[in-house]
Amino acid sequence: MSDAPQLTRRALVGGAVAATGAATAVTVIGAPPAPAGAPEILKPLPPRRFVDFGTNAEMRWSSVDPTRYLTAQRDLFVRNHTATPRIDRADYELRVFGDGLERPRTRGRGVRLTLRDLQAMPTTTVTTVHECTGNGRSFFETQQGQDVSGTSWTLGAVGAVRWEGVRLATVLRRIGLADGVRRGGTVMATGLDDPYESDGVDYGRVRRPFPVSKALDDALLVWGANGHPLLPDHGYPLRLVLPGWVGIASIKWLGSLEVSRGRLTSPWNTTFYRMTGGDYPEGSPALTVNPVRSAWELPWGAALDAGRDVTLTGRSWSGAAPIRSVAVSLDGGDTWRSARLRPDRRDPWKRGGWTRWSVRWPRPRAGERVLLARATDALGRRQPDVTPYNDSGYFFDAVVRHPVTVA
Ligand SMILES: Nc1nc2c(c(=O)[nH]1)N[C@H]1C(S)=C(S)[C@@H](COP(=O)(O)O)O[C@H]1N2
Ligand SMILES: [Mo]
Repeated sequence: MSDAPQLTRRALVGGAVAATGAATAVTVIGAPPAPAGAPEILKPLPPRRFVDFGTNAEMRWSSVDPTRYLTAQRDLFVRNHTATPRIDRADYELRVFGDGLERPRTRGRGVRLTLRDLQAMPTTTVTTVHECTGNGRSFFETQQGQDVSGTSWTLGAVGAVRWEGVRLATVLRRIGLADGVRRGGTVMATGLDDPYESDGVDYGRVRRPFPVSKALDDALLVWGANGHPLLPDHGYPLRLVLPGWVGIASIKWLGSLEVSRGRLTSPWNTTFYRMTGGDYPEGSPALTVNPVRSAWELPWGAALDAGRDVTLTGRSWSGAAPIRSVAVSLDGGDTWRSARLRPDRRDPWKRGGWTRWSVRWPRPRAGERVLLARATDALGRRQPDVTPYNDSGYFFDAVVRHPVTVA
């Protein structure tokens, strides 16, 4: 399904502009005319490598090179609430303020840090699996027959990235934190992209609070990915990264950090990115640590040669811990065996990356087959057969049934 050709919004916009120049003269009352074909995403999205959802774009697992550990920014999924802003690094400043600082500051009197200020601090590189909360969402429908709302990702809203930046702890210690803010204090990260509107409600700029304890543990302010400056779509010139946490926690185009002694809230932790519906109680907490998931490096419905030995590859990951084991089935779940985990020394999976694995399939017999992969992480978190329903289709972590045709 994910590899079916699709008529995308981008293609439609481009087509309309090309076909009828006159159409650009039409204006919609109350809305500024959109620049011709204004893309929400700036980097190219070749259909071989991406599914284009307009403001979002999914990486195709069929295009993943098994020999490469990291996901190049070029290939990384994009999730935008509005559109990628164009920010000039020369004008860029991060503002840090709030009553949780040693010397409390209002927004207007916040500490201002340029990229150069930040880059003069001790830099660090950290590899994380970067993943959207809704990754795998479409399987609620196709595998569990449940209606959920949101972008119909298959499993490609994920990548492994080696970030370069400075620890947020370093920055906050230099500015100085108020006594006691470590217990119960929060930090609100706000992006510079346009305010998010949905169904006539203006939610303001994309922003989400997180505990000061996470800020001082492993949070990063990053300007680089895999040895290159961030691409505009991925947060240039500076983004927050909260390792192991849901993608929304890693605010792109970071404009400000408010450090508070109290509990700040935003729609992104009270309304969105919390479990609602199904068996979840009212007031479920904001989502933080990502679950365990696995993917095959194969097209959906891949064609395999009957009678010829084949080695299949895939990856598994967890927001909480390294992957300890991966069980795979090549016959729809009747029999299981262990996948071979790649003990590649360069794989930083021990510190937050993903784990590559492979399985040999000697002389598969012709027919329709279903592949399954079930990972367990070092904390014993194991992918279930069914993910409990929630309205927004978050955290689909069940074992995905991946069809292939052997002929
Ligand atoms: N400012 C801002 N930050 C944001 C978002 C956004 O729309 N605006 N999207 C969030 C979501 S939901 C995800 S999954 C990740 C996606 O990061 P990427 O587009 O670099 O892959 O960014 C997060 N940070
Ligand atoms: Mo996301």
